[in-house]
Amino acid sequence: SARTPMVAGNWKMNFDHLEATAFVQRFAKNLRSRHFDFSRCEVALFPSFTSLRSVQVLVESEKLRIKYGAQTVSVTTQGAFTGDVSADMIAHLGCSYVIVGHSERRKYHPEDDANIVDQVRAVLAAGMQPILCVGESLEERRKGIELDFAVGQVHDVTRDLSDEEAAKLIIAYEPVWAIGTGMVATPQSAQDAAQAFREHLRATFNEHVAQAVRVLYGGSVSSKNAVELITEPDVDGFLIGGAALDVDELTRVCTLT
Ligand code: G2H
Repeated sequence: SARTPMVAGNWKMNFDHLEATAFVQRFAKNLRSRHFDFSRCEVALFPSFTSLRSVQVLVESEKLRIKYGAQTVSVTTQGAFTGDVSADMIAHLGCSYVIVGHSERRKYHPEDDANIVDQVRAVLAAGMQPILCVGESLEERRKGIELDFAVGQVHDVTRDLSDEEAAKLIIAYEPVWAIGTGMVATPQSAQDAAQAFREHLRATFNEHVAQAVRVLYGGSVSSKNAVELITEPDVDGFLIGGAALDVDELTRVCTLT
């Protein structure tokens, strides 16, 4: 397809700023020694807020082509919101992306669809791209309603976006039962979900939006299952947790994508 594949490493709450920059240095060296072609596959890392500035300084001083972003964002622009970080603050650190609505945020923080809609708007308004995470739990999968559920999440969050805004979305399909469990979705079910999102985008927006939006798969991705997943026509890459904490394993996934 015309979409550039993407490997996104979601570090979650791992690595302080020293560990983060040491990782980025080794990762860049790994990719360089494999003559990795960044125009063929985009690579992005998602460190903690506390590491973003150090990662920025390193990426800029060494002119690395690795991109980076934040794991969540405040829905407000500024003011008395203790502990929150605004989209502009994130954008001014050179971030390209923000992960929005990860199931761990939905679970451990009061992030519901209304809040996630506002996060998507905040990210777009600051000139970055949101990686919107959706995915069913085991309960919905057992009932056989997983596609309706995940498409419904996409619908609820994107319904009020303009065509132009929608075209900037990246969707990460992360079945909750596959996250950090070692139970990866089959390539067919990842493809089914990605295709269902695209059909929904086509119906809600237009053909251009449906073709432009990248759909990543997330949930126990590793170098052992990346190839069969990326072979699916509507799967455009990965959002990776556990495997993104090992620099050699992440390098392998990048070269396989
Ligand atoms: C899903 C994924 C990264 P893991 O959360 O977002 O984590 O690869 O560890 O399942």
